[in-house]
Amino acid sequence: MRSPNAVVYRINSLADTADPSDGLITLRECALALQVTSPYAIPAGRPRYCVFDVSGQIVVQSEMRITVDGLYVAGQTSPRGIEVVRGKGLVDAPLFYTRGQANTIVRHMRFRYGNHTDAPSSNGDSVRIGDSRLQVLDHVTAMFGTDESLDAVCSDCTVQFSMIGPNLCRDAGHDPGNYHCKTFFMKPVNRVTVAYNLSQHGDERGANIAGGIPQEIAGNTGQIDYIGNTVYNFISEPGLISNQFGSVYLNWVNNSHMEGVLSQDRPESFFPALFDRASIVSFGFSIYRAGNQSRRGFGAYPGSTISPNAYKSDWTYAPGITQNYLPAWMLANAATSQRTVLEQAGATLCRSGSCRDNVDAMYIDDLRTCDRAPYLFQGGFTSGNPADYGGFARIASGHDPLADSDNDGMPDAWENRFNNADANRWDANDDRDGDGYPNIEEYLSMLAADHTRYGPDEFFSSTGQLPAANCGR
Ligand SMILES: [Ca+2]
Ligand SMILES: [Ca+2]
Ligand SMILES: [Ca+2]
Ligand SMILES: [Ca+2]
Repeated sequence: MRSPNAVVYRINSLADTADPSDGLITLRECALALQVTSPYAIPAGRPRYCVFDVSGQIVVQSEMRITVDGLYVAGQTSPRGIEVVRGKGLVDAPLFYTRGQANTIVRHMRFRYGNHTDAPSSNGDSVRIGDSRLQVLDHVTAMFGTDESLDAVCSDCTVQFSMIGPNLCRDAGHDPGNYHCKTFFMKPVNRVTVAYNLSQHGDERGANIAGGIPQEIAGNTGQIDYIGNTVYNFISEPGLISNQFGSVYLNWVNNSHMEGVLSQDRPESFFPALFDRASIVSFGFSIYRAGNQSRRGFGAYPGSTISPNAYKSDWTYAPGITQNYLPAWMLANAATSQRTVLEQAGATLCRSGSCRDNVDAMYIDDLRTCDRAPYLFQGGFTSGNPADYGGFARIASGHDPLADSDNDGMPDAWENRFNNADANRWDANDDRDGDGYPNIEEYLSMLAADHTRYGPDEFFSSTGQLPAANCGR
């Protein structure tokens, strides 16, 4: 994030309150960049780091529309992990919602929306990125949306190592009578990297991505790099790529589609289906596909015609873009990519180490074993009750701060270990070793194990069991 005037919120409460002087520092206060006067002073409106001295569940009671630029939500700092869920009052708004905002990093956080028992919703998304720029979701778990679990409109965005779905499929209100169950929805997006995610269990749209920008203007382009992902158990449309908002430049590489107990062989069940739906001006497709595992690969959505010339023999880039954001060593074949997804997708790390929760673990085990009768969703997705989907996480609640005398988010013991940081001075934004990462990000990167994970020898070091290709279907 690297801002010279960034501040640090040491979140010390699971409450969803915003009183500057109550001694509580909350996720809401950090997300919305609100002023805090106690237990220490934080000015409003700044770029900020949200670090957690607490573990457990935060019940969000009303919308948090995040509009102040610069936000790093560091779930990896929590002693045992954080899960954010819907409160009774939160009907339409998502749990995490940026709106016209830039520069966000969210890591190792769980967002599980949950059912509406008392009111219809118009838009129950677990995570929504609303017309924002420069957004990174890394190791995020987004589940139990009643419209989508991830809904993003953004440019220069990355979604990686995340677990998206299942949705609770409900009448979403904005289309009365029809239930919505779309799970992974990015429309429109430009210069987006979607890599090493698990998208799972839904009616349709395991990866619904439209390239471009919201205004349909001639010449719009949408760069989409979709790499190393696993998509599992969608009734239809495991992938849907649309050129509604711009000419699509798509690199679709090393992905796996796994059919599940509910998957059906419908006309649109391609991985992905290409939807030529330019309604105002005409846009094209330019596609590079390689290394994917799928029984039914690319195909035209019913009613669309895709020219064979759309397919290219090498990576394809929109004008002004010259390379993929992932270096060559971050690419591996579909099986190796899937093994990495199974071991690493979702919120997996916390301050005490490995913290994949019971719900994520259940879904990973479900996929590794290709499910077993009685199948998890044998009866479909219509119950709408999180309890039928594995429920919420069992994370022991607690407030377990480490000593941090100067309140800069870096514990005394950590600062004293290194020459970079000073445990007696607020120096989160300093960069004494001059590597471009401020001191606090060195700490956050250590907790996220970036130093051990992001190297050619470690990136694909996972060894766990792989499911049978396409679960034998
Ligand atoms: Ca407060
Ligand atoms: Ca400190
Ligand atoms: Ca310090
Ligand atoms: Ca540094």
